[in-house]
Amino acid sequence: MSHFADVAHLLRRAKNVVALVGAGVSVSCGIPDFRSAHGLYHSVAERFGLSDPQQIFCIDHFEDDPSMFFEFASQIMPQPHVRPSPTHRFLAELQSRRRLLRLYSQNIDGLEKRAGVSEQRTVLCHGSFLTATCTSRACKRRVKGTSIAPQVAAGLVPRCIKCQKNSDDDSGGVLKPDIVFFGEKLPNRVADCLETDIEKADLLLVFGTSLQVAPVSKIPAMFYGHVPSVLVNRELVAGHFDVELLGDCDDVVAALRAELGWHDRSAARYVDDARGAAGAATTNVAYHFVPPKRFLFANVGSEGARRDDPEDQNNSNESEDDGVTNASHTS
Ligand code: CNA
Repeated sequence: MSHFADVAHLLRRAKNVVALVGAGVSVSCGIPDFRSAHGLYHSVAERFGLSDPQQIFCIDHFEDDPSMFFEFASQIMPQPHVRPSPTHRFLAELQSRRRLLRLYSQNIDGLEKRAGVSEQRTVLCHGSFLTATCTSRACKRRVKGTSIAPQVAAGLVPRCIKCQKNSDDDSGGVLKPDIVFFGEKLPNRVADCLETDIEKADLLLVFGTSLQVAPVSKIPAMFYGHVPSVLVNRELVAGHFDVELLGDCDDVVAALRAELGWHDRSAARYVDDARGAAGAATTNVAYHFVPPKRFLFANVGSEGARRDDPEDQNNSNESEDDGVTNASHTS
């Protein structure tokens, strides 16, 4: 498999797609990713004067002083008005068309659920804001994420009311959102689901992730050789994907749906989304083919297409100099 049409063909036949997604699928919903030029790490480093912005997600740092995390958390906490992206909806569509085996999400915004992907089909590798747990060892009370949302939105540290009542100094344990910090274990569900999904899967789709956070970054390699693998991202990332579709994931999804002829069934839902135009784009999305396996959609600079991949630089240059095979796709 090396062609766009092959990806569509595989999707048409697939019964057990495994999708792995990262922050990129929520960028069009207005939630910035971490590592892009205008991503959260950039603003966090500036605002808090951190040399390593990942510190804000280190459990040791949080236990010492949770205030920095909560000053920042409102930016990644899902607001009630935020609507899923076309890519989230595509994943839900895979489920409704009985093609989705599992969605492994590194995101903590819960938007896959809002799009309609069931809890059974989803593995939240890094937890979510849906619940929060009291950090006091004596308490460990779990609450709904919505109950701490007002404090988080205001940048305040949410405290456990139960602990507050029992404590002498009225402080109470911190209600920590159930997201996985650096230094914490991933939920058991990740390994449990992978164990069975590796056998069952017939296609791997990876969307919107830099694949820089271990151990999730190791997941694609578990599928190589068993099933065809496709990367959909704004930039190249480390890995050995059979096909690389570089561009905004919503555009790529629109092109895929057009290729599949899926635009009729639920086009209205796609038009009525956060980006509006993405729905219309289902019938007219251009891309360039760079042999042997790479497709460049709009918004991909040569940077993104070449990064970490010196072997393929010749191919990229070739394509720019010699013209483009299959230069633009419209269907
Ligand atoms: P990251 O390291 O910030 O990488 C994001 C990747 O997505 C980059 O390679 C970008 O080029 C790419 N990208 C950005 N926008 C798009 C787009 N529109 N279409 C296609 N690709 C795009 O984020 P990862 O997810 O790889 O890192 C894992 C961290 C980020 C997890 O622990 C998450 O919890 C955390 N995170 C989550 C959210 C969220 O829940 N929405 C937001 C920010 C960070």
